[in-house]
Amino acid sequence: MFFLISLHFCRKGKSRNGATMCDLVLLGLVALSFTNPPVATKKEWKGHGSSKNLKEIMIGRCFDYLENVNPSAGVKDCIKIWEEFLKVFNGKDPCNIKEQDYNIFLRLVEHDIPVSQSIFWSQTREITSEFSEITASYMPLESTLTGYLVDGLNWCGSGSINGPNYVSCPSWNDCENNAVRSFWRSASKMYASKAQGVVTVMLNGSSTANAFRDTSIFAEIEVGNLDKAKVALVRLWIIDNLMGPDIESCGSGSVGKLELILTEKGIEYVCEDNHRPVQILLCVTKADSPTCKLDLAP
Ligand code: NFD
Repeated sequence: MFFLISLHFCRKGKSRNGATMCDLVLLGLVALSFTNPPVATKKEWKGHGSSKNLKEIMIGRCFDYLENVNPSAGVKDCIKIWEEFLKVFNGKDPCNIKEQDYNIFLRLVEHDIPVSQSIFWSQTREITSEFSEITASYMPLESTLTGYLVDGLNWCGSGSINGPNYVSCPSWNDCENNAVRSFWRSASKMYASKAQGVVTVMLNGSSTANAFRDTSIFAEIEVGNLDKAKVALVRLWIIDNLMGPDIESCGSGSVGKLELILTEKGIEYVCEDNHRPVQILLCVTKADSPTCKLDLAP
């Protein structure tokens, strides 16, 4: 608008021969509009801004995943993947990003998940990731291309800027439809619907907020999207912290509620408290704990 008004007055006052001061100002404005897309400068939201070098990190992770981490994911276009990811939130209200906005991106990155390697977690992020890596027998969402690209990163846009907002983003609970939360909900839905064979679930038996928390993504999205026709068995592992407390166990409390939901869905399950191999992995860094004493009797 400012540009058009300036143009009008400039035309009126222009001398016949050559450039006026007005032309130079206009030229400057045009140049600015092409070279400096607006970027956020003030903190609008409580949460951290987008991760620095988001584009470079994601494209780098994409090439690394396809070349080294999991070449069986097939041939994919990492630049297009980044472009479709950015399109989801670029120039948009960061509290109005819907789960379905990620559909094109999710189709671009999807690949098969090996049978019986799906593993879900809730409040057990670190141990699930370590256990999966060490055993090389599981592929959690974070080890699929979808999760690998953005795990641990943050991102959002803004209606008034171009590109990611590096200054601030809505935090997880600032608004429901924030870019990160909608992403994980959408990615979790696709991940759960692909699970086949034996499915493993790791829950936190020491959680004071229910091992199977009603509002968790596992409870709200993943359980509901398991396909009974593809899932042969769900293996529930309830893992306590080595030093306790032992709050939740198989067959009672919120775990009992999950068992009931699985039964109602017609999905077979087994439940085990403190699966020993997981406990032994926890013991690597807490060998003095009484739970870690090995029975070395001959
Ligand atoms: P969780 P879940 N505030 O441990 N997934 O069942 C903030 F700031 O409760 C993977 O909800 O388990 N962050 C990832 C939160 C993220 C809050 C989400 C909160 N109130 C879901 N609540 C991932 N890789 O980052 C939740 N979060 C965030 C899939 C926070 O980053 C996996 O396939 C926390 O570490 C897994 O089976 C994460 O969400 C299931 O959904 C998980 O919260 C785990 O979701």
